[in-house]
Amino acid sequence: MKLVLAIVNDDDGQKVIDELGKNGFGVTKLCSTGGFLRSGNTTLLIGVDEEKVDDVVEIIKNKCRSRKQVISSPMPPNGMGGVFLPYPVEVVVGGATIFILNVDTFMKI
Ligand code: 2BA
Repeated sequence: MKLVLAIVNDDDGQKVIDELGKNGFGVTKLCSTGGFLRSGNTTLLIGVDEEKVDDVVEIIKNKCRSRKQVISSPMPPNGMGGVFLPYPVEVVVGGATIFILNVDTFMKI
């Protein structure tokens, strides 16, 4: 078994979840925050048999698009975390950042 961990844009998250559900895949949604932009994104956990991993990745690929985002935020007031940007920077975010992990044990009790 594998665990697909996918970080997607908030706007795409529900579309991915709906399509995974239609195809019989279980999914857990976590609300997450990107370390660089410090804006919300969605992390999906999908436990799946190894031979179905490609199907899951295909669904994510079809439902997520990449976006350009211009950021010009200064350091937060308390100076904690984040990256100092002296001028606006355009970054391409997504479609999805995907990690595929081996699962040692899977059980439901
Ligand atoms: P963020 O960390 O908010 O990053 C948003 C976008 O900013 C990234 O898009 C990338 O285009 C840009 N970016 C990130 N760090 C940068 C840096 N040091 N210098 C210049 N540009 C930078 P994506 O690569 O598509 O990543 C989207 C989100 O996926 C990230 O949001 C983060 O939440 C997650 N992510 C990406 N790579 C990761 C990794 N290696 N480990 C864990 N999470 C990751």
